[in-house]
Amino acid sequence: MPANLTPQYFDAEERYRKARDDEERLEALREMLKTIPKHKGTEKLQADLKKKIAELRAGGGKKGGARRASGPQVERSGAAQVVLVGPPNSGKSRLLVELSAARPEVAPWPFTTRTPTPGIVDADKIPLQFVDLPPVTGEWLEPWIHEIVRGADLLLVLLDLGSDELLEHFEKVMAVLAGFHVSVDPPPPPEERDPGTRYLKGVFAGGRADVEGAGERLAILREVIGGREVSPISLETRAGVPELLRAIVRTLDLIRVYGKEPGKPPDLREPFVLPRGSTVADVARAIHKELAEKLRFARAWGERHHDGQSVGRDLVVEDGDILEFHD
Ligand SMILES: Nc1nc2c(ncn2[C@@H]2O[C@H](COP(=O)(O)OP(=O)(O)O)[C@@H](O)[C@H]2O)c(=O)[nH]1
Ligand SMILES: [Mg+2]
Repeated sequence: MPANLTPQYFDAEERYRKARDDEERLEALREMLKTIPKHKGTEKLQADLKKKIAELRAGGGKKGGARRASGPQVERSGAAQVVLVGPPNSGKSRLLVELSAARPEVAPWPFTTRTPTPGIVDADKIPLQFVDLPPVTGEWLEPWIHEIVRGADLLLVLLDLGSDELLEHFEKVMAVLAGFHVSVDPPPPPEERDPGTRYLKGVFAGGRADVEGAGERLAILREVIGGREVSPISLETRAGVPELLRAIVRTLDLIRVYGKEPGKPPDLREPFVLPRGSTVADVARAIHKELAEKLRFARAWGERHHDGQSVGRDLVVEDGDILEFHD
């Protein structure tokens, strides 16, 4: 029986996934239980939700509570979490070394990386948390990898254009994701979604694009991968890296909005990063809850605005807008 989960349910599930503490987790779980359609097809899911709520309440957020599976955890930070999956030696660890302050071990032999290593990567002023993982194409998959992959906002599938096993790697990675019940295909409408499947955003990249034969391998991969974009990158020459970061930001649907105080120039160093579709009130809320409550109007600068034009709280903001808030 299809579960017919509603958009409200998926919103709450998203909040659960992104929750930073138990209080937020509980709130989201209660909302999931409230909004889940009550019928035979969702009985197991309802039972799971009740169990999780009970566990969280019992654990009370203390250490040793039954609230989490074992295995290394990655504390979320940045505007979104990008998890790297791929075969060995495709440059996953080196990507973090080159683009973040994290220092996972980089070596020309497989299985150097044993724990998830997070690092913040600046993607045109949007801080993204990249998480380096061990390769997923080996015989042995560490059990915690599953949970980290399913918790990602976006999977960066980094293949190795320097290897003749490129196509086997691609197929193996897709098989592992299928085994995790993760899909990186465009999600079907909510009522047709499988409740056990995680529909994640995905971006494909081909690493070591400077290595001899990489161009031919990329052409073959593009034929096999059907319709999907693949960004070739080289960490040796940096070719393709800015384009890859832009593709990730575009796929995440994140926008940048800048704040400005009256009589002062805008602060263009640190944007507020929000999902596309956010309103003026959402931006205010990201700054301070109270500001959002008191807000009467804002002045806006940007491509679509007359300079300093006053706009209401419900106006949908665009990437690059500058806002000055008035209460
Ligand atoms: N030529 C070249 N070598 C690379 C590139 N990226 C990574 N490497 C090298 O490939 C090897 C494996 O890299 P590593 O980041 O440890 O791969 P991982 O197993 O995917 O984490 C190391 O010797 C890297 O220096 C690249 O773009 N070009
Ligand atoms: Mg590695």
